Amino acid sequence: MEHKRTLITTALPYTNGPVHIGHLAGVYVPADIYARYLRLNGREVALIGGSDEHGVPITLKARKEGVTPQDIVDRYHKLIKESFQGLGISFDVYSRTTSDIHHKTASEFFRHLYDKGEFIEKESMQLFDPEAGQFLADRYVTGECPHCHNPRAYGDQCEACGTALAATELINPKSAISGAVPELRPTRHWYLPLDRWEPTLRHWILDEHQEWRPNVYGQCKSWLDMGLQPRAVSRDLSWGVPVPVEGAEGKVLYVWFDAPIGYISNTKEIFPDTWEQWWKSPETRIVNFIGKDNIVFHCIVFPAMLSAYGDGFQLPDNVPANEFLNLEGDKISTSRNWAVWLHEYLADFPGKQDVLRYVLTANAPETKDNDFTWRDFQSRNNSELVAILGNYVNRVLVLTHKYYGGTVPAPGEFTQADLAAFAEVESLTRSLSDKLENFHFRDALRDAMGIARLGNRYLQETEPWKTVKTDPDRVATVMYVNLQLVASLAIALDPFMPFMGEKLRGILSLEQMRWSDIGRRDIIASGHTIGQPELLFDKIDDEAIQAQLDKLEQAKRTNAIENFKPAPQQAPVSIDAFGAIDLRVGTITACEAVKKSDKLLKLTVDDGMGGRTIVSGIAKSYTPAELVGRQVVFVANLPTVKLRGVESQGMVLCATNADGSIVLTAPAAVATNGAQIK
Ligand code: B3M
Ligand code: ZN
Repeated sequence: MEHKRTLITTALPYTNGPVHIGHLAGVYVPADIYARYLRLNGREVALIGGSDEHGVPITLKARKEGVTPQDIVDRYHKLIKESFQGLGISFDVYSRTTSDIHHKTASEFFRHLYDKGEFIEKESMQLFDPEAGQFLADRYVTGECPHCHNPRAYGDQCEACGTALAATELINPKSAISGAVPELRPTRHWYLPLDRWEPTLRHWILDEHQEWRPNVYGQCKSWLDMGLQPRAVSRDLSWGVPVPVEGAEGKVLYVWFDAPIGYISNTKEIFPDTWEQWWKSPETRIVNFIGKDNIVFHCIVFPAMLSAYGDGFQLPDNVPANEFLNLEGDKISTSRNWAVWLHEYLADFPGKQDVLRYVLTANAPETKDNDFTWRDFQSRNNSELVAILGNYVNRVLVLTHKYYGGTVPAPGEFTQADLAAFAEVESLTRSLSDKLENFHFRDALRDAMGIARLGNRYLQETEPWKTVKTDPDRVATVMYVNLQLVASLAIALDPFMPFMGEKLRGILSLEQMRWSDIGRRDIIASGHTIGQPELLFDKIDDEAIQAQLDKLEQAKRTNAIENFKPAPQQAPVSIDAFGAIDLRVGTITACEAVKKSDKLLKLTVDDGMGGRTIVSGIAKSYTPAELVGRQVVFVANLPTVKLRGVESQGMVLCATNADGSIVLTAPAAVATNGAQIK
């Protein structure tokens, strides 16, 4: 069916920290591309976003910092909202779940289901922290995952194997508040019987939505095949939307019950009179952009809630969920500070929003987890955006000014080469549109960039600079064609890189950009005047990249130090065994690197006994020059060993720090070479 309008939702980020490139690549950049693409097509769109301000991670963070949960969400909501804006995510609304309208909407939603008898009310045994005097739900508990035995699973989910858990399933549970071992106490809660909706969901997904991405469809199928269970939708907590039922004091809606309702509340906020059109009309197409860890909530739980509510609420037409983005080969982690934070990127790379959008799309984790590296970021900027796209556009604009004072020339008859170029743009655009319609953003970007590659080729083949004097008519046609290609590029790349799109639109003085114009032979008419050329992209140098790598290195070090756990103490030894080890003082008199090794240094040591050579694995922490003259402690009576061809007569004593760096041990004041240590 042709839909009249599209409602695009983006997962509401938890407001306990800033957003990072993983969030962007997974959800916000693709959703924004899609929204911009539809708008360029003149389609009616609403891009809905907002902060998810409830949930345990927020209260835990507040507790740690000694502030209120409201302080935490105020801080991060502002930061997140501003940084999304900075990156050009074109939300029609970016609101928050602490808003009045959301509390009212979520509360009414619950009450409606309650009144309709859609819940089961049940008393069960839940974990209770006797020291903190409160029930422990979700992330208030950690313990071992019963499935994969990850020792750091949370009470709602194991991040290692992705399984959703109930806190009571954890092996050896521990309170995240006090560290206490929780005890079981009875408490009453409301459950949404998902099993009641299983046939509906099964038919809706497995029969009607086989076009969904395989990762999404597959996860849903396995959930459905395992059989659905009733799910608690309330919690014993104080931070959240209060359960709107008498006798429910001290209970709030489960964050995953209220958060998706946030999509509805936020729609109401911008369309107070017509919001129902966006949610209840079959003429509206709903698309939820999310990360893969949110699939079950968007494909099973929320649709069950909407179905239970009834009253015409529509289920999503597609849920394009992405896999995860890693950073420099490692999982992105907020707690380990292993991330590229959007607000920091915007500060470190002003004016380069499109570069990040480009790289995240070119590397989008659409079908599998992908890796972001700063080297790749640099090379995509320098050898794709600067060398291919920026260079082509710049050459065309500069030549237009040089030959025609900035006025689009009148073309003569098109040759085979010209027509072939137009035809190629048309076919690239068909493919590009098709990929965008089907959420294949990475491939779509490749098609759009194909227009720039084509332009470079066309310019190279036609070489207007060689014939401008001898064949001005032909050159006028060639430059006319080039200008049309540049205009096509401006529109085709606009959803991906809107800052560049806007800049180029300004330079070309295009009044309006329309998707259907791409590939046309007369986007800019002859006689039309264009503005001064400006570089669209510039090179990113090694220093800027090194600064980012250093930042990550620093994060790694800090993290290692914070999480350092001394190795367990070794088995006892007798005093005699210890006495058998001959420890001595010596002075390093010469030092050089061991060939073909990046770890080993060859030390010449004055041991007071005629001298000896010791090979030591400290090259990553010391340079040979800084060691000469230093005193060390070494084991004198070890058997001689050959390391990389060098005989080593002993071992210098070192400590290995939390961050992996090595420090030598030495006497606290100058001691006599050969002195024994006891
Ligand atoms: N806040 C989870 C997340 O940020 C959650 C999404 C809610 S979408 C309704 O990953
Ligand atoms: Zn697990």
